[in-house]
Amino acid sequence: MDADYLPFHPNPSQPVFTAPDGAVDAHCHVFGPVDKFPYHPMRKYTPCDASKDQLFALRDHLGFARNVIVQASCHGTDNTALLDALRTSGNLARGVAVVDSQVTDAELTQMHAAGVRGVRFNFVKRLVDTIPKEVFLNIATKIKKLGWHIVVYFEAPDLADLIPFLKELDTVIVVDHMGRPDVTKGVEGEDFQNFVNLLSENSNIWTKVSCPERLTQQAPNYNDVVPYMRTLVEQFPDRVLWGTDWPHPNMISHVPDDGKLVDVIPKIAPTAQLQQALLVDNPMRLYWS
Ligand code: 0GY
Repeated sequence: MDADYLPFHPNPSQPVFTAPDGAVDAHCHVFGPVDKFPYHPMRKYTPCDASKDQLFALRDHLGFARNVIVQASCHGTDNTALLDALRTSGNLARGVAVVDSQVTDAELTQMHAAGVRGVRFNFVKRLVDTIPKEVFLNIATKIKKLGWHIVVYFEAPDLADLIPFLKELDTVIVVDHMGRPDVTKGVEGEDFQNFVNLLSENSNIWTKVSCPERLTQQAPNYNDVVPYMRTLVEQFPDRVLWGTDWPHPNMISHVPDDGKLVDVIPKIAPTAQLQQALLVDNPMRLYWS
């Protein structure tokens, strides 16, 4: 583990909010353990191990039923830790993999059998080297045959340049962490409104309303991020997903308490109907149907 890396919370609180039956944590990771699943030689950070058993115990502790595990950059295109977690989850986890353009149809079919339903394109410069758009378009063509979707991770200043590329993708696209808005600029600010417009104009684009811990200056209540999340839940109730982001790689400001993150949910999805869509119906449609 890197010397300045903050490990995840050792004993998160019990949330006050009770998630509906069958709730899905649709953004979380497994890291290692390194002796079994080494980190990638090209990684930009070395995290604290965060095993599938610890993830599944957290799921139960928080009152959730299922996980969507997203391949993180520290494992590169080696999806073995992810696939192991999926295969031993008892059908309670689905995955989003990271692949290169050499990936074969046979490899993709094996991943599908394990529970992978999407690929992630990461544009965050501190996490990955730049990959040519042609590589991503090639992967997009291959995964479309399986009915998979594409998860994209970028930061708000990069959205404008990415829009033409996103419009070329004709699968469902899921944007990680609301495109990482700068929450000091306001919901009505140009950047966030550009993101809202992107979803309004493109019915194939979904977003995760996640990761207030990375965007806030008001931990642990995250009240400065709530209006952004709530706007998206209310405007696009059928295209939003929620996730813990456990084990919260590369946090600097604080170590989030996952119970407190769950307690943000009723503030962003204030009705039972919105909670059911966000936590159950939307992720089940995308990952388990
Ligand atoms: C996250 C966030 C991060 C890391 C990764 O792929 C990754 O390494 O996703 C981050 O540092 O922002 O949980 O999506």
